[in-house]
Amino acid sequence: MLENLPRGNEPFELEIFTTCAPAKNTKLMGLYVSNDSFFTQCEAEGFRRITYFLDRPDVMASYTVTLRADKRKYPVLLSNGNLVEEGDPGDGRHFAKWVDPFRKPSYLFALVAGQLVCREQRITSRSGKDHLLQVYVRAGDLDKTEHAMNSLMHSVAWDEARFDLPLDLERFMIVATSDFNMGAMENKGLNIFNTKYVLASQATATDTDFANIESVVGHEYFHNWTGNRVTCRDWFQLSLKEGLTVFRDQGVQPDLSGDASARAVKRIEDVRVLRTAQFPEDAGPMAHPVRPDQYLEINNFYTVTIYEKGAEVVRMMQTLVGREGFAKGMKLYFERHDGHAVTCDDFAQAIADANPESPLSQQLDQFKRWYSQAGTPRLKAVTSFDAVSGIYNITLSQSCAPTPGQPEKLPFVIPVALGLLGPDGRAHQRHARADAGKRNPQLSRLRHGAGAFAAARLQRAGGAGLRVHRRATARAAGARHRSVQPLGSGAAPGRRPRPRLHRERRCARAAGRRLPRRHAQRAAPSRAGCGVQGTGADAAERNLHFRAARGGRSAARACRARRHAAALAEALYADWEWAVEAHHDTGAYKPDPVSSGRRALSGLALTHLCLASRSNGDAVWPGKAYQRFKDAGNMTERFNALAALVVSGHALAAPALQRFHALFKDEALVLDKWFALQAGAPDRGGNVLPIVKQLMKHADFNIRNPNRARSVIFSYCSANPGAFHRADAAGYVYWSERVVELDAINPQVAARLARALDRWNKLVEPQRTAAREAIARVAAKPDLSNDVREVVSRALA
Ligand code: LEU
Repeated sequence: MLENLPRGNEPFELEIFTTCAPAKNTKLMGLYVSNDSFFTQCEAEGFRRITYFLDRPDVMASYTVTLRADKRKYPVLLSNGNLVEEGDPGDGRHFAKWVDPFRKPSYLFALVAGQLVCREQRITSRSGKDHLLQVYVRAGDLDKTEHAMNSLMHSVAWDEARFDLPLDLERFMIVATSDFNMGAMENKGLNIFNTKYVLASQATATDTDFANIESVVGHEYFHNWTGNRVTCRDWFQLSLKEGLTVFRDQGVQPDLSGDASARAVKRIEDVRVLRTAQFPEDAGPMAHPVRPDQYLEINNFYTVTIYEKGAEVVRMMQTLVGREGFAKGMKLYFERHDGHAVTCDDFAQAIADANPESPLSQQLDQFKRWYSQAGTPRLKAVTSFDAVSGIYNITLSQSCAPTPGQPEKLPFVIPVALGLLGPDGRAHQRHARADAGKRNPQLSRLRHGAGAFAAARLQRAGGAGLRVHRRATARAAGARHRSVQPLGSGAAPGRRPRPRLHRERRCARAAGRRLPRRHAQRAAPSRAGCGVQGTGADAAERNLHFRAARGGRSAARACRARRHAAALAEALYADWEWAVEAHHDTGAYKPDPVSSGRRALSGLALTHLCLASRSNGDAVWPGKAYQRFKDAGNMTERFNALAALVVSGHALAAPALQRFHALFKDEALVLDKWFALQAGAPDRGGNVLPIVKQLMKHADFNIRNPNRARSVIFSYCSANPGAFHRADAAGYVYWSERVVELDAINPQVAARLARALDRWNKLVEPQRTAAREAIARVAAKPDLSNDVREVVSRALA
């Protein structure tokens, strides 16, 4: 048909017929089948698996989609935009025609066909427009959609109030599927979600699940402007939409709750993700700038660096131009770029241009090094106090270690918020002189809570070191929280816990000062939870699939962390008892920050009491935990009690696990928790690996379902260092076999798992050599996907 090809620049029509086999699509990219329904996932490069196309984000097109299907088997037919026509010609088939009024890149295309039911809500926006919101799920799950719908309504209202960004479609749909590689996807008007971030009832979901649903629903909805209306010119700019949208979703919960301590707890959580997952990524072989300049497989770059560090870079811009200045910058960004595919530079330029007098606009080129340079800068503070003049001097200097391909770094622009504390622990006023003759004021470190910056480490030299008792009084919530972290989470990556046990006692004493009973119920204790793996209801977290880079922790470290936990359990026994009893759930379940904080504290305390029972032989608390497990009125309490028994290795764990399975055998997301808890349990004499292998033979295990694969395999390899880094290398053999097995099914999931060992270089012997050998065995396979090949070859480079 060559003669029909158009010549020159004349417009032409190209018709393509294409066939594909969605039922065989185990990669879950493109068009695939899950539970007899059809779904699509096109970001980043899935559309080309459906049909030939110029599949790049800067190629924007208008879409009209007509779906035809068997009416009985596929009663619901959805695509992007507005439903303009539907019909039933009477032959058992029906059709639906959808028109998306907005031009979009192909990665935002979506269709769904299947047996689904939906919760509907009509809303009127501030500007007076009516919209239809829908949440589609499988029959039987409708009673678990109220929270997602409420979260969606909050998100719509928040974006209009905070940034003047309205919903631009008549209809906005969310559809849940249990087979999904990531968290969720922002297809225009038709978001497709992992069920994990939609379905919640008090009987099946924990407080953490409720909070995660709120932020993921917000995240995908906010993409409608930051991602869809203005999209990325190319995939190197991924953080343009992801970092900015994470920054936006981080704001919604604190703004809605209007509670200062809830705001602080949320900020602490966000910073904790950065410190425990992104800092290690920055220090490992997969380190990359927020705007990477190369990749083999873009799917490998949906990382904590692109998302969370990207959000932190946006937060720094807001710090430099102020909250109102930032809103002005956003306005200019949309005025300039609405409907276009742009770059991170365009975004930074708009924020700076809207604030010409700000420090951002004066140092924009230097500031943008945050986009081009990888690595976590270290700040060094040298301090001195002149008692005669009352002047406290601080000299800051910075450095940044080399990262792959970037041996030398230029200085970063780092906004720093500092506070000075007097000897009584009270804050010094800025500019106020410390009284001559009084003791040194103390420096309170980078104050994340104050909206400042968290993407650097601070190191001190000169002056007096921060003392534990001093830290306990730091005012900023972030500083206060962080000051206990080296105590509680002895296994923090990259930190070498000090060897002597007296440190733990000192810590325990200091931590004791941190259970001031007045505050305790508001501040959720760190979910890292005293270095005990798999503690509490958050074993499976939103970013589980990002949490791969933790190989820096060896088994020995995990043991030390366990000793820390035991020391804390005993030293604070009376406090833990109080914490459990004073925070027992009564009344109706509400997943709000205050009641979640109460439950988190009582769950953590229960775990410690059960742990203490191992050494004091007292069976009272395990007995109470079992009772609580049976009587609990919500999943958070039930799961916390179950976790306390499993983590402490008590004999009652076995009957509790059995009972839990029987109760929830038809609830896939709850079974994921059941699997994850066992695969993430503390190791006792090498028992976890055999349990993991046994779990893989369980009738409910299915390696093709990403959530289930993560709940067993990732919970062991990526989230249970004490059990995984065995001296006999059996953990690594298991890992290499699973990477290869998964690679043949779903390379994207396999590559995430591959990252569990990418920091092998930081391990001690004999693990170090054994880990390297395991990676080399995977790398030697000739037919690896690009996804896995990129991760293992960078690890070995
Ligand atoms: N854009 C999605 C998100 O919002 C990720 C995608 C790869 C499913 O995080």
